[in-house]
Amino acid sequence: MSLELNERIPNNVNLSEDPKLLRALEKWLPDYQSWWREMGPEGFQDTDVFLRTAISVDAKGWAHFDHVKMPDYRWGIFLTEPEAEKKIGFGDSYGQPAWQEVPGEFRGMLRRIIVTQGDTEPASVEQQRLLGQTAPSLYDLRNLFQVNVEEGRHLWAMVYLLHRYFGRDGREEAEALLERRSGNPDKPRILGAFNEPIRDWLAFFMFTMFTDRDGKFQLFALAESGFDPLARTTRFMLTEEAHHMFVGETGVARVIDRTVHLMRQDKNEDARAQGGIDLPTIQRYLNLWYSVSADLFGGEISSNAADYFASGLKGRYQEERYSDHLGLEGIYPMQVLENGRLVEQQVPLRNALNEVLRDAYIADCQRGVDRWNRILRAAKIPFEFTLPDRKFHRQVGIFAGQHFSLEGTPIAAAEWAARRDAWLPSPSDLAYVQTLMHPVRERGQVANWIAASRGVSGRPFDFDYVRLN
Ligand code: BYC
Repeated sequence: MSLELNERIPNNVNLSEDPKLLRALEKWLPDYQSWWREMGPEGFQDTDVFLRTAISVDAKGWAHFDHVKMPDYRWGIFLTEPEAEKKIGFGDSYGQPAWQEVPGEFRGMLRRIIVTQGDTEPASVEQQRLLGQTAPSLYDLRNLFQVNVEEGRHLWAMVYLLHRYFGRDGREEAEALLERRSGNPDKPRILGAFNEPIRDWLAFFMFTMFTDRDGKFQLFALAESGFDPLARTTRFMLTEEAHHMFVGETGVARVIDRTVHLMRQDKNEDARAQGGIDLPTIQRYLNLWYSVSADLFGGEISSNAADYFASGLKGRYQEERYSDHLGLEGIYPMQVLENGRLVEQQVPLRNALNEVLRDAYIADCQRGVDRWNRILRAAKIPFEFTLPDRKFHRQVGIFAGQHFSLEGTPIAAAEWAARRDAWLPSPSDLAYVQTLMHPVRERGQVANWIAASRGVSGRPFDFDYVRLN
């Protein structure tokens, strides 16, 4: 694959050899730039930011770090190297050559998957567009922008597929990706969590911990795709995605670290009295963002998921770990609600694949929460963060519209209403956290409610990550 780094659209897909496609993408580029100026980080479009830019897919040297203004960021199209004689790894076409063009019979389904994936990327930038105004340090400000520009690149990754493989309707979908708006009731983003406002930095860290982690698992499932260009582009997106989850997990860890410190300073161990965020509030934020992110895996019993798998378009997380790649053997025992009681139902595996992916996600979230708990244990603080039961506060799937406690016990609507504010951020929690959101813009300084961190790419925390005049 040849690298075209100096073109208007950097790429490793030989764009210069396909003038029609190049023209179509160059036509989309100014629309994308207008969207970025309108909906990207507000107030920082002319600021120099220390950013990582993808310049190849080589594991050793794929990124370049430098100060750039975000509108000048080199959003490129990069797919991992093709594999010789690649085969479809699962589903009804298992073992046949991977598709290099869209299989006609699956065109609609494939377009839908690509559009859904693509839609989340600009949505998250929109959700985060005001956060720069209250960043707790220049380091955090830079990380926010890093995440934002890379979500922009991930949009490019999906738009490339739409333009290259789906003709006119692909181009129309690419336009529509710039027209929907997060949280706008008339033209909302497709998936629920991407219409939730991200009002403060604790929400941002929870989002990058839990919602970006949905991204990880969805991208892994798409990286198995029999449609090879989708597999190769999502594989490379995962390289960037790792940093986003790092921002979330370490962000929350730094809040916990600071809370512990502030509790020690206070005679009542009251973190709020010292201007920090108390542990129960952090738990409530966790409950919210974990549950809205769990919804992103779709319904527990899903014929869509079965079709995606059967057609070879969307696989399982690390498909190679399984021996039955047809997914025809086996059943998935699942809890379902029947007349207000939880009973076990045997679901054919293919119909339970959203739940199989959610299982892997939950295990991964738990590992992160365990690392947060280690901070508390080391400080001898008798508090433990827990993930709520998967049925808690769900808006999608078989548990939507029902009420469950944090432990997953069915409860009546009145009990839910009475306990809601103990389980999810209450209006007063949100208002309190909002009072802490003041920007800290001096080099090396950090807000009172969060600990400092190591720096980026060998630089110290005290570095001009963002040059504010
Ligand atoms: N909100 O069979 P069902 C990321 C709809 S994140 C609203 O249960 P299915 C990122 C569904 O469309 C990863 N609607 O679900 C992270 C269907 O509608 P129709 C994004 C929802 O289809 C941070 C109906 O409910 N990538 O990258 O098996 C920052 C019943 O569908 C929701 C992907 O999601 C929801 N949460 O699964 C930036 C991968 N869930 O048919 C980026 C591509 C379901 O009745 N997407 N519905 O009109 C998919 O594979 C699937 O669409 C889903 C849903 C897993 C999302």
